[in-house]
Amino acid sequence: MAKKQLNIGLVGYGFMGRTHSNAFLQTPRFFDVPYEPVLKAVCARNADRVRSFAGNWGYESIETDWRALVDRKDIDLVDIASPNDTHAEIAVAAARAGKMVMCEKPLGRTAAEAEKIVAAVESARVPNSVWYNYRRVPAVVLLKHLVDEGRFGRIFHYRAQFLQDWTISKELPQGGEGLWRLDVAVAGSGVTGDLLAHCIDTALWLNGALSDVTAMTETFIKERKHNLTGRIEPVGIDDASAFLGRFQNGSLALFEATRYARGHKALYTLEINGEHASARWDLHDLHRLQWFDHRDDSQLRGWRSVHVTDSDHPYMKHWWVPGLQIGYEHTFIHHFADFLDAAARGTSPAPTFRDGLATDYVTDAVLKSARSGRWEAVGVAQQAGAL
Ligand code: SOE
Repeated sequence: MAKKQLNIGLVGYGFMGRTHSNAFLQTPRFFDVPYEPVLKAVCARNADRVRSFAGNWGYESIETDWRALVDRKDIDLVDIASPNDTHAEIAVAAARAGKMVMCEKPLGRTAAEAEKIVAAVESARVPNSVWYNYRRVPAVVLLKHLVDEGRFGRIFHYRAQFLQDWTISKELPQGGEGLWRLDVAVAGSGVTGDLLAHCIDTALWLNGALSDVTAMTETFIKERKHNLTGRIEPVGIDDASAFLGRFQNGSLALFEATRYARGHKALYTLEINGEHASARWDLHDLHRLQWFDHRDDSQLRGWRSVHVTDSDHPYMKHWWVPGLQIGYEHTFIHHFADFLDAAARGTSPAPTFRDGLATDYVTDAVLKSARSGRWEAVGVAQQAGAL
């Protein structure tokens, strides 16, 4: 029987527009999803560029104003892959128009902005999800299963880092296409909202709410030419951000994100140390989970490196034969497959917009603490509502 079509309207054609479009095309080829995704329209301001993007990915039509896209009766899902300062307005309008909504991370530039988005999707009761894609790496999902099974015993430490090096040059301008992440008015923050937010999203999922943080941030290059004004302007984003924190379960948090770690391109690592076991994961080796279990026979006890590619590992039965690896783009495919399954049941897959809001509460507290120089509470009750 023919499946019901799900017409997608994508906003934004940058790096994330490509990852999402690839997921829309590949998902039904590898997963038995309840809808047939249709790449109905893509929207961005530059008509020539958006036409060429549409041609490359097979979108049926283009729009140059997101309002026209949201007004279209033939769009079921609005997917927001445009810069952070556009998320709230588009998401709220799309929800009010009764569309399903997916949004790139971070959900809002601030928690206050994200709260408005959550209110809109919850009052419209439309399926929604934030593309925190690293939750859907098979090795990370396996780690979640191990946590949920209680294999660690009491958890003492959760440690995460996201290291990059692409903004070290002081000649790099800020603002405009491709470089809006350096413009605080558009991005909301620097690495705190862009990279640390990934670490926080995974951590809240794996280890529960954070209660307090003490943070420091630094802007190493204080002025950069702005691409839109042509002038040298102050840099308002944080180039590096680190915090110590406490989770509600009593474990300690140690988090760091930077774009100034020379030699590291996208090194997201996390480690959990528990009473019985420890685990490590590393984005540069994403198909492996490092596992140490103190309950193993003492003569043979040691770190094992699990190659998470067997057919009984999370998501892997949909791919190749055991032992063959998948990569970064597959995390978006997994996410979209989960979204379609949930949407068909009228629900939203995690991370929902409310989960995305929880991450924004933490990033707000990190930035507040970096300014105040004090420990700041995160608002566990608010996160509890979210998680
Ligand atoms: C920044 O360089 C960036 O593209 C982030 O915006 C993504 O969320 C991260 O996954 C990779 O790095």
